[in-house]
Amino acid sequence: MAHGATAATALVLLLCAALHACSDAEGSGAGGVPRVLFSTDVANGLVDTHGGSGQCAVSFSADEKPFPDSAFAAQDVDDGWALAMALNLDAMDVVEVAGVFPTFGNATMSAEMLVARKIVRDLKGRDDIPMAPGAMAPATQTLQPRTFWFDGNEVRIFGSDGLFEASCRNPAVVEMERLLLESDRPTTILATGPLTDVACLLNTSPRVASRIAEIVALVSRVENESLQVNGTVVNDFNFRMDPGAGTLLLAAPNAREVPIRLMAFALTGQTSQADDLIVLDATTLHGPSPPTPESERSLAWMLRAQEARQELWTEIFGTAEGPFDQYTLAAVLWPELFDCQDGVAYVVECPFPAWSPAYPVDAQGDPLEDPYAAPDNPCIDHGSTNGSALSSVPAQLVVSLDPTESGPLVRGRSNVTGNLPARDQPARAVTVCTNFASDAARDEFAELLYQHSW
Ligand SMILES: [Ca+2]
Repeated sequence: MAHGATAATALVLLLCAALHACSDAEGSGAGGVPRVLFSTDVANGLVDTHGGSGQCAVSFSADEKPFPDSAFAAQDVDDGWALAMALNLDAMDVVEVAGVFPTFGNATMSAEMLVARKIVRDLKGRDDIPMAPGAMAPATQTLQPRTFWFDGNEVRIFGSDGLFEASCRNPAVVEMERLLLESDRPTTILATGPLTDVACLLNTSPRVASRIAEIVALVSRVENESLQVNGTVVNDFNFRMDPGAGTLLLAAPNAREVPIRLMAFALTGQTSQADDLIVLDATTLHGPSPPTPESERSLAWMLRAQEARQELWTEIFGTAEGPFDQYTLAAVLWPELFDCQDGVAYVVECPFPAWSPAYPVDAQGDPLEDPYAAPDNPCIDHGSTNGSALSSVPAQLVVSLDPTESGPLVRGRSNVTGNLPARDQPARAVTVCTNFASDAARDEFAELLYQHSW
C-alpha cells in the first residue's frame, strides 16, 4: 500500500491532535501524556514453548509424557513491537511507560524477562523503567480436576481463602501495585498477555482500583464470531492461556470501578487477513528520520528477531502476521481511530472436561471425543473439525454488543466446573472496540505503526 504526502500530513495532524487531547485527558496529569504500564508476554526472538504449559520435566502419571519437542516454536513478536513503539513514543513525550512486567504466555516467563531487558534496557537504553517477573503459569489449575482437602472439601479457587489470591502475588504484581499507589496520576494498564497478573492485582489490592485510568486488553470475541486468519481458525490466546484469571478479572469486586476496554478480534484480526494486511518488515519500516546509530541497531534487531516467527506464521496462514498488541497502545493514544462501544463481557464454559461424569466414553472407558468439544457445546470453533488443540479450551470470553444484556457472568455451565470460578454475578460492563472508525483511520493506524515501530 502506498502512503504519500497526504498520509504524512494526516499523520502530523493526528500526532498534534493526540498531544492536544492528552493534555486534557483523564489519566494524564502534569506531564500531559498518558501513563501506561505493560503486563506483557513479550517473546520476540524466542524459540520456546508457550509458558505455563509445563516447565516440569517429570510427571508421576505413566500416561503423561515430558513436554514434546515439537511444541517448541518461534513465538509471537507483537508484544515487542508494542513495547518498542511505546518506548519510542515515550522518548517523544507522547506517552510515559511506567513499567514493564513480563508474564507467561507466548513463551516461558523466565525467557521473556530477557526479551524485555533486551528491548527496554539494551535497545532503548531505559535503565530507569521498572521491570519485574510476573506469573510463570496460571494461578488456577485448568484442564485438570480440582484439588480436594483430606476431608473431601474442594480447595476453593476464588475469594480470600481461595488458592488464586493465596498464590498469585509475584514481584510484578507487587511492583505494579506500588507504581499505581505511589503515582499521583492514574495509570492505564496495557494487558497484552494472559490476564493472570492483572486479575491478581485487582483481586488482592482493592486500593489500586481508583488509581487505574483503564485496563486495555487484547482479548475477546464478539458473540457468535468465529476467529479466523485467512480462513484458518485461531484461538483467543490471552484468555485461553488462563481462563480462570480472565474470569476473576471480570469478577473482581473492586474492578467494577475500573473501566475495561477490550480490543476484540473483530478489530485486531482484520489486519492479519490477506486482503487487509499490515506488514511490519524491512519494506515498511525505516525508523526515525534522520536515523541514529541506536535506532538503526534497534530496528535491525527487531526485524531479525521476527524472521523465524514470520516464516512459521506464513507457513500456517499463507501471509505474514499483522499487528495485534499494538492496538492496545493505539487505543490509548489515538482512540478516535477505532469504533468502540458499550458492551458486556461474559464467560462461556465449554462442556465437557475429561473428568466430567457426562464425558462420553466407550465400554472400555476410552474417550469418544476431545475434552470440551461436545457436539452441542456453546463454544464457537470447538469440535472435531478444528482439532483438539483448538477444542482444549475450557471457556471463552465473549462480548455482547447489547449494553442492556443482563445475563450472568459465567454461562453454559455443564454442572462440572472445569475449574472456573462459579461467581453468581452479572456480566461485566466493558467498552469493546470492534472496527476502525473509517477507512482513513485504518490507513492512519498503519502509518503510525510504520513510523514508530523500530
Ligand atoms: Ca501478547
